[in-house]
Amino acid sequence: MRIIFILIIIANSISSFSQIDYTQLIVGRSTGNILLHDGAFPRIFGFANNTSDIIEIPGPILHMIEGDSVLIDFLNMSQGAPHTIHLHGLDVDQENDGVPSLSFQVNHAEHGFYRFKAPHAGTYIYHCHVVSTLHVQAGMYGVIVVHPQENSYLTWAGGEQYGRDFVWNASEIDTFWHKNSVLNHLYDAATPQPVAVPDVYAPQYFLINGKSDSQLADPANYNYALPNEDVYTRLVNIGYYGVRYIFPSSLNARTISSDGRPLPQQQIGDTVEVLPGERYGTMIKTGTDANYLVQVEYFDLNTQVVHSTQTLTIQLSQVGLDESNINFILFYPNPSNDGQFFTSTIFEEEYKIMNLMGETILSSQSQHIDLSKYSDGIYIIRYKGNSYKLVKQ
Ligand SMILES: [Cu+2]
Repeated sequence: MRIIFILIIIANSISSFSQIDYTQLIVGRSTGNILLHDGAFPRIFGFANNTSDIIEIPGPILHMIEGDSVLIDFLNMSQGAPHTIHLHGLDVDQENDGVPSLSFQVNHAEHGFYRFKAPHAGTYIYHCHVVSTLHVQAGMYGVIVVHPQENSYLTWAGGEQYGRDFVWNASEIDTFWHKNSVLNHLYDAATPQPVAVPDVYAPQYFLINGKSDSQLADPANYNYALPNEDVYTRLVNIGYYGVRYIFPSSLNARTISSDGRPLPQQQIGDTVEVLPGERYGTMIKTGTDANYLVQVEYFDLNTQVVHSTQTLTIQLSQVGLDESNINFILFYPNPSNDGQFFTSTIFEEEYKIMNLMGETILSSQSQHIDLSKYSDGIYIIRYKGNSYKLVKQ
């Protein structure tokens, strides 16, 4: 999972948008690729946080604080069709909702600005709404997490405290939809041309956070938690199949929210079904087992037939990994293949880098981290009481 950096801009630098609490840059591109578990490398559309990042499926998680005035600066760096940012479930006004026929579309090399108040603390989706069946399948989607003002480790104001959260975003890929002959098309909301969306959807890859099969069995893609920790799982489905999360009973799963709202009554049960576009919040509590396996079934909505089962691993670690903390620092690239990490953050004091055994392997104040002589795996960087994950692979 990526560590997300929230760019804070002083609002008065954009005089027409006074009282903006957060500005979030999203870059859209139509030329990227995703490496799938068997080596397939289909083309994707997608989103990134800055102009130098490659696009990934899903796009970056956007963290916001309830009640904040948010400005999304969407820069379309793709060729071909325009794109938009649709804020699924956020109840924003029509002008800022990213439906191209009702709002505006963002053409190549243009910026589009979306303004809204971050809604009730919860889990939401953003995605492109231009020929959305195709552009969402192509990869233009991501998750928005809205935190309550009081405490970023609360499910909502007055809700439950958790030690960390996991965002699990389910989707699929049908590689036929990713051929240039399908993805390359023009579009104008004023005079929309027919766009050939394939009439058969038969995905070969079933993803959680863009990974499947052997990729999810790689420790770099495990979900790390502490023993006896309350973990809030944010279950999101942006695919076209239904998904069914099946937790081991030892995690005592309780589903407490749905589509960004608390449920009137929690639902105790190990199986949570999430239909396309839905989000559920399920609390689990780890014990002292070394690891827990969560099964995810993907079923055809018409036939109910399960086409794939994926396995997520929750691995216990003695070291805290505060991925949900709001004070983000971005390290790039992360994961890194050669062990070289960089950040734009200027460190006022030393940070420590630890392995998962909790042993400090180096301390430094440099914006360049060199882990090239250490083995592949996960490292924790501790700075000012916060922890971040570095993945060397
Ligand atoms: Cu699009």
